[in-house]
Formats: sequence, structure tokens, C-alpha cells
Amino acid sequence: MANDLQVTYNLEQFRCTEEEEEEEEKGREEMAPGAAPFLPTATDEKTLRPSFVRDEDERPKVAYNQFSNDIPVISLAGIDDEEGAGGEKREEIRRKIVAACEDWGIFQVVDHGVDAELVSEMTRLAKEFFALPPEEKLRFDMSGGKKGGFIVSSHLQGEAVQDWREIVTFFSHPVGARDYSRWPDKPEGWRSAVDSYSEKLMVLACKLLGVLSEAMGLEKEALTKACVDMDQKLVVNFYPRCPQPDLTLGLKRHTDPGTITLLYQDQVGGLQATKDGGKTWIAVQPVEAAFVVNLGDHGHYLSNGRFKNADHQAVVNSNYERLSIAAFQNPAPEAIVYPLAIREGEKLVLDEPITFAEMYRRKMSKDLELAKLKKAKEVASQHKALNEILA
Ligand SMILES: O=C(O)CCC(=O)C(=O)O
Repeated sequence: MANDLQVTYNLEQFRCTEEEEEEEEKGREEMAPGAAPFLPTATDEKTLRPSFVRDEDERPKVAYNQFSNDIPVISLAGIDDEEGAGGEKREEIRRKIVAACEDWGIFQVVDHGVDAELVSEMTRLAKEFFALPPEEKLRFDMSGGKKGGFIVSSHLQGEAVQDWREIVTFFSHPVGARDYSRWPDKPEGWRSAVDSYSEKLMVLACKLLGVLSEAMGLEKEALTKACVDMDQKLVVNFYPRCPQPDLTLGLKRHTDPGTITLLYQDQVGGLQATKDGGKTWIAVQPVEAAFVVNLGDHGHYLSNGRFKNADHQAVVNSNYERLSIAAFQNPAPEAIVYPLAIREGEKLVLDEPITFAEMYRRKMSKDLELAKLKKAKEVASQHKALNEILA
């Protein structure tokens, strides 16, 4: 299962260590020393800039709106029922969630208890923010490893290609570590909407982790406790219309490093998942008022690989802009990553207990190695082609 980590992860998803921030900073500086960043929302260029053009093997294979029904939509009505009277509902929910986690590591939930008005307020405010002039958004520029704010794409050291998106990141939990100076103050009301959204999503995440804990034969709080003081990061993704969507991605293929991610997406479509390392893809059907739930690497390891870590990406299109809001529920950096339940006949997916910070560091360096290897292969094949021409 360790090779599930072969996919790339975007740095904005995690409360990173100082060392990682330095790496990120270096990466950004290498990309554009001192230059004003290019904003995809602020251009009507008819062709993509080379920095956004992906290698052929990474380009979209399925259209943004060629939807599949493979990912189950699960009603959470009855999730709070206790054992005994009414407990069958919770049991049924658990069964469906487990089946989805063993299959794709992805499912959608409805009847989840998060107020539809709050979600629509969040999306309204987010859209208004991304429509602001560049200088307003760049007041909250997150580059240089700042703890939250606005940024274009994501750019890891060693990663050559940019994602076609703009994002705002709020480090929302632990609450005591919030830095409100990094939370955009426009449009009016956004901070307080984010505040409420963060709380509601934290509650929902804990409920889902409760169900998964029980499915692993553990007490309801086991997964939450394994996160120590659970982190939450909200990332608002805005994918502008793209002039050449076949050549690029809104967000490159990755698994999330944390425990679970709750993703709200609008009705446009763009989220895609793969089970075979990116050879084939399905486009997740947007469902009104649903959250997409993705299992992350931490959840995958704690279940000893029983639950898949969702391998996914976002594609863009030339017809519509798209908005999604991800709530990344991560363990604290010092939380120990090691299987909590091992079923008969299973081999351990980890050799030793490690901290989440260490798990993340290994993931990053593996990604970096893979990026370098890919680059080296490309150069070798270019040399070969040149030699053949010159021969
Ligand atoms: O926008 C999407 O559909 C995917 C977002 C995502 O995977 C992420 O933010 O990590």
C-alpha cells in the first residue's frame, strides 16, 4: 500500500513545519523572482501560458462533465441514533460508508446537518472575493510560506507545472492558533461565515470518524483521539474558465495527507478519481447540497490500508468557472501514525510508528524524487531523439 503515496500533494493542505515552508518559499521564488503573479482570473489570453501546460500523460482523459455514478451518495439521516431503538439506521450508514471506503475511499453525503444557507453564503462570498481586482486579493498574498491567504495554483519545489486555479486558505483549527490577519476582510461577512462553516464541518467530520472508528471495531472516538488536537484547514478553490482545458489541470493528481476531507463542489463538475494510478478516471457527479468525503493517507494508514486514500484531481473547462471548498481534517503534526486495527491475515502497511509531520515529510520527498525522475526521463528521451536526427 505504501506505493499509494506516489501521487503528488499540494502544500496548501497542511499546517506545515518551518522546514517545509522554506522549501515552499524556495519553490515559489524559483518560479517568479520578484514578479507580480499571473492571475488566471485576470486574463483573457486565448492560449495557455507554458507554465500551465502539462505533460501528455498528466492531461485530462475524461471530460469535466462526463459524469459517472460510481461514487455512492449516502444519506446521513439517523447517524446520531444510538444502539438499540433506531440504531439500525446508523448501522446501515456505517455499512455503506465502509463499502465506499474499501472501494474508492470516496463517497458523498446528504442530510448531513450543515445548513444549506450557510453553504450558499460561503459560495456567494467566495465568488465575490475571487471577482475582486488582483491588488485586493494580493493584499492577502500567501506566498513565502505565510499562514493562510490567497495564492495562484500551488508550486512545490521541483514541480514545474502550475495548476489552473486561485485559492484562499484559512487555517481554522486549532482555534487558538488562528491568525485572523490572514483571513480576507472582504467581502464583508466572509470571516464570520468561515467561522461558522469551520465549526459545522468539524462536527460533521467527527461524526464520520466516529462511524469509521466503529467500523474498525474501536470506540467511537478512536480516530478523533488519534488526531490528538485535530487540525482543520479550509481551502476555497476557484477554477476560472480555461482557454485550453485539455492541456492542463485545475489541480494535479494527489491523495490528501490527512484523515478525511469534506469537499463542497458546485454543480459544474471537475472532480475526478482514479483507482489504477491515473490510467483511467471517473468524473464525480455533482449532487446538490452534498459533501464529497475523501479519505486521506492518515485514515488509510490507521485502517491498515483497509480504507483507500482517494486518488483524485480536478479538471477545468472553457465554459464555466467552478468553485469548491475543501475542509481538510488533519491530525496534529505530533500525532502518531500507525494502524489502529489489523485484521486477520493483513500485513502491516507501516514498519514503525511515525509522527504525522514525518509521514508528511516522507510524502513530500517521494513526490520530489518522482518529479526529478520524470524530468530525467524526459531529458534522456529528448537526447535520444536528437541523436537519432543527427545520426
Ligand atoms: O476542487 C476539487 O474538486 C478538488 C479539490 C481538491 O482535491 C483539493 O483541494 O485538494
